[in-house]
Amino acid sequence: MNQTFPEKLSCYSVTLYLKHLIMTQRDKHLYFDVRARGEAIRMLYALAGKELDDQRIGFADWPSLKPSTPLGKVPVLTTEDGVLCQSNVIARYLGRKFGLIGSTQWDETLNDLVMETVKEFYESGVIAKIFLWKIFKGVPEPEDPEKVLEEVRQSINKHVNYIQSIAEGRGKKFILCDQIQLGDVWLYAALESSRVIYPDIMTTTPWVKEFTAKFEADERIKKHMAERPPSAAGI
Ligand SMILES: N[C@@H](CCC(=O)N[C@@H](CS)C(=O)NCC(=O)O)C(=O)O
Repeated sequence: MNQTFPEKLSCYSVTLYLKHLIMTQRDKHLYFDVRARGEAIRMLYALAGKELDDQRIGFADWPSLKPSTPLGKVPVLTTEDGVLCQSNVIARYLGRKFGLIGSTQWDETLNDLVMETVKEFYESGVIAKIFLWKIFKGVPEPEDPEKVLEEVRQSINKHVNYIQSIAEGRGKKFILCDQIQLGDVWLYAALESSRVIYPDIMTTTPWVKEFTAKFEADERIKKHMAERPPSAAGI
């Protein structure tokens, strides 16, 4: 009896210690040393007031790290629940966890709508049609670069105008609510990253200008932006 008590105590202490470690361990975010897809994730942590172990990979180190990621791509987020890839899935997970998807199922659905709308112009347009040749030099320049640049600009405008119509239907301070939500972060981060190609993209319409000004005026975002490192590739 006397022998088992200290053993039980030590098991209990170890369990408590492990629980403490899990609770206090920061989530780990693996991404390149640029803003782009990873910056929205960093902003979600800033909004939630949670620390993030933000591991920024240099492009030279990527080939050796790539095989250790689930799909050979970043961002990858490691949390107490497990490892996640796919930026939009990571975003939804964090949005639910941090309470940034509104308060009803309809709010959550509209956040999804904004996110998918942003993804359409950012991933299939800005990244695939422009960044790949102009920033990453991974594919040859298109035959008519001006035409491609103009097409993508039109696509951004179309998608942003649609988001504006959703926001006007809601009549709140941000797109869906009076506080910043997931969709706001996604739109801001995509526009900010696109600014290297289109310097005026955040001021093209009164609505987008006002939206970005309100977003940047949020104290948590202001602090995050003041403290973040400069973006290596300008995106
Ligand atoms: N569908 C993925 C795409 C991820 C993706 O393409 N990531 C790029 C960086 S933004 C990447 O890892 N590129 C390096 C490579 O493909 O080797 C997502 O949304 O997370």
